[in-house]
Amino acid sequence: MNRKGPLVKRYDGNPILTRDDVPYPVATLHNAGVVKHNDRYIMLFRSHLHNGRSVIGLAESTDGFSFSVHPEPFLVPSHDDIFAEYEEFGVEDLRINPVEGEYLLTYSAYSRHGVRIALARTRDFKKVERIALITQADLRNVVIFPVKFGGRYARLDRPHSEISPWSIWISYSPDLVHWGDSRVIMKPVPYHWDEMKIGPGAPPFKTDKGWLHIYHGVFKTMAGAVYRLGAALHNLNDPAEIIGVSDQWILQPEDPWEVSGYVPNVVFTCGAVPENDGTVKIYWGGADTVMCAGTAVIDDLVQLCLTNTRSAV
Ligand code: BMA
Repeated sequence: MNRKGPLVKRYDGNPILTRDDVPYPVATLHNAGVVKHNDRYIMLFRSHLHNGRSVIGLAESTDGFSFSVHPEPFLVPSHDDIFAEYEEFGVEDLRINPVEGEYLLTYSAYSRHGVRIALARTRDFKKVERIALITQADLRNVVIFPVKFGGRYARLDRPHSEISPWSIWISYSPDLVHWGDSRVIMKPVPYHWDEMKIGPGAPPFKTDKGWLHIYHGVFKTMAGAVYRLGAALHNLNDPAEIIGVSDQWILQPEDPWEVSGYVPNVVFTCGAVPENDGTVKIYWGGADTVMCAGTAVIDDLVQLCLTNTRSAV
């Protein structure tokens, strides 16, 4: 593809939200899931409290860029049942997955037993019901496809492994509680911008050509790891089949609040909102400190996956 200019056009008013916008005491505001609900954009963002543990806050917007934060956190570690034991150290990096008329919330639950993924549901962003802990320790970044395939929900996730580089897997479930039939579908490529690890980013969304998934990839340098974003396209009927993965990244840390902050050189996405005009709003945490937004033309990202590809595995 012979295009000029950035694939993802950053919003002029970045960062769109910082800790100064939060009415309760927090050290950061980053890594947020975002969705459009009844013509309003709902953002569920992560904040470090001043003890280093994370909670999830809620912000709302009419235009997708100018957000106001609710006075209280939306989700804090549970005091109930098994969730209390596994959320003890905090809740992080929440994705809002719109699936068949409800929003499935997937987030990292940290505890003395490690990190695993919890699943909750809401219809209105007022009432939240926890459903289950859906992974064992050392899996993160779960996103769920918007529709079922052959009667089963499908998710992407990322297990931790020292043997094979951190890769993206797919699993299925009949009931959102029991998951299986797992297999690896996408791996980092050696000496490439995502060679160290990759992980699911925003929940995949439908395009004419396939499910578009914006993921993160990590490259290790002498000055630490660099987190960038890439794009992959999955078969509409079979999400385990990857049609194409863009060889190049679509976004890398460049703005001052992406290059420096709590963790330097990080752009990390948990949410993207496709619009009717053929664009997508992409949201990312900058340096684990602030929230940023930008816009891309969906077809540009699709074409990149189809024409300028690297192998999936
Ligand atoms: C990952 C997660 C993210 C974070 C990123 C960069 O492993 O912990 O929450 O944004 O590292 O620090």
